Amino acid sequence: MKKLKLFALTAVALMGVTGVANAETAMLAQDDFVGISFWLVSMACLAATVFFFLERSSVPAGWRVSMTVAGLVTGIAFVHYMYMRDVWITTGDSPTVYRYIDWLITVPLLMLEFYFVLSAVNKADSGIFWRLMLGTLVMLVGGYLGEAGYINATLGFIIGMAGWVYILYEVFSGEAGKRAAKSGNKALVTAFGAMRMIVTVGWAIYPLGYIFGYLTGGVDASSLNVIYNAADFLNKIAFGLIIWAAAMQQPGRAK
Ligand SMILES: *C/C=C(C)/C=C/C=C(C)/C=C/C1=C(C)CCCC1(C)C
Repeated sequence: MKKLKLFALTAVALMGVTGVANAETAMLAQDDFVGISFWLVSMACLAATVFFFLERSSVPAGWRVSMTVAGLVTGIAFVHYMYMRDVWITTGDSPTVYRYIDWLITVPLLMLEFYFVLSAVNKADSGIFWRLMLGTLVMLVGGYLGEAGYINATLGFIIGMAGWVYILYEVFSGEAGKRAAKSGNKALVTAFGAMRMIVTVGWAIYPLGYIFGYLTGGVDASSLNVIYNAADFLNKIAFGLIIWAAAMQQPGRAK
């Protein structure tokens, strides 16, 4: 375990150094508030990654894999934020392709997290994970095609919304929701309830970003990126902290 931690921290540190080397090409302007938001989220992701990996050994064994996944999500986002920040600072354009590559990896990991939290206490059926994955793919493919201009922005939005609504159905009324309610485990019910709030309220910020960015006449890259950055801060970092807090409530945790 010590080795894994050391490896993870070294990897994160190396990525940080690469990012610093790239930063020589452009400077952050004092009044570039969108650029500043890219910086803030990138550093918060770095700190969260170190925290989640270090806290892994303080939570009960069944929750450890959830902490690992939380650390991977913020670690992957950290690397993408280094690139996204550079794109924004040097070109003033939306880093759409890096953004969606990040989402394509981290959103399925967050879906896995739902599944792991359920199986930390009970055996969970893997069909839950595959259904959540299907909703994720529809949501992201629709959003990307719309944002990158392959299809009409409104059509992309509608397809993306359909994927998200399907995910909401699964976590509220589908098997995942039923299992959590039936488990009778307090930490699980707390964690699952909070995760559900994140997917409903926290994730609702993304379609808002899309609306302000593309559907109010012309393209507003500043609103789009500030809103997406704030949403990532909440949904990647706060999400991991919620799982960590629930795990620490579970009796029998390591001291
Ligand atoms: C860490 C990144 C996360 C949690 C990203 C989540 C992204 C979404 C929930 C995106 C949702 C969208 C819609 C619901 C409709 C419009 C298109 C999207 C892709 C912005």
